[in-house]
Amino acid sequence: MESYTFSEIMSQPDAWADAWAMFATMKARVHASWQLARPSRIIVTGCGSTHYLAQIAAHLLQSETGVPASAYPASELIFFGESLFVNAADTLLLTISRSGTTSETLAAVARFQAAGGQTQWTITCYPDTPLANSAELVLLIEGAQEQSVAQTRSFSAMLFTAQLLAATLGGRDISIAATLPAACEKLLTDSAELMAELGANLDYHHIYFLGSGARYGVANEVMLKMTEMALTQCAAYHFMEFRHGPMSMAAADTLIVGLISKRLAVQERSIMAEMNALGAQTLALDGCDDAADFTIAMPSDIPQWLMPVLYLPPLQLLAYHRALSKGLNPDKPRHLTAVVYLDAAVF
Ligand code: F1P
Repeated sequence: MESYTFSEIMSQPDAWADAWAMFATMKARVHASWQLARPSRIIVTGCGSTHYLAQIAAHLLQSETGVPASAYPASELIFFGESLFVNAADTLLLTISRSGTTSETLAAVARFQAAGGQTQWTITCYPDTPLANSAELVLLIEGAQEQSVAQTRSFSAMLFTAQLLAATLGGRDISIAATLPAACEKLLTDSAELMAELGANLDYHHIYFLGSGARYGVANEVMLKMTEMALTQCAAYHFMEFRHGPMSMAAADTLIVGLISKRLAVQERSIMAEMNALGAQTLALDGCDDAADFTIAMPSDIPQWLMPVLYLPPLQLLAYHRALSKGLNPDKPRHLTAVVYLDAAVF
């Protein structure tokens, strides 16, 4: 079944090219705004998928700039702002929102401003929204807008942008990022058959996504995709956490998906082997091809700051195909709408 979701997943190379072109025009503004802000702290926020994006962005911003960075769901900032917005005047709030209209994200900005916060930047897909209009710096990827409720190309284009932002603020040469749309294209092509095969295997009743460092937020996002699109109960863990309890679920009806990093590859591959020995099926997104039952070869020539977004396209396809195998419509996840609007009385 052709669907918005499928065409949006497959058009990610173009959406990333749009993000790359946009960022090239914004680099000088980014540097100028950073010099103006000189924050002592960074808080990144969003809701649902964009909260998980915030987790990845915070990890990269802290490792690239050395400025302490934390990610919170917008609702936590609204209701616990008195303890989270300490020193708000010296804090940079980075909001991430496909729509720019999510009530909780807007309420979190208001709470930040009430606490004395002045500098808010946003990464978004729509111009001239309440969020974009409230931000001092807007990184806008209109080409990543989508019809489907579940975020795919909007998420990955915003994440790509967040990665470019973190690396730029960290003083890196980001020119290699121009190769990423082609790397995305190759991953989509190379993984298509295996993702369709694994997506069709409904003998998997439990699916776990494991990621360390910046990949933990990616693991959370693909967990949410599998939940939203395929109505599958699944979970995401930091890689080394899996032995501390969740591994009790390792069995023949369990698929463990490892987002293997260069830094912890030895430790992560041994966990995949241990879970395999306990009976679980394993899929590794890895630079080498002997870590698991199934492997997707990840590019080995991409720097670590640029890798997180590359794990998404194959696993979006996995969720898409599992949805189809269950007779579901991935464009319209059950009960969900593209944006959650809440009455102001909630806050
Ligand atoms: C946030 C969000 C999405 C989720 C669903 C409902 O939207 O929670 O993450 O997938 O679409 O809205 P936004 O603030 O990113 O537009």
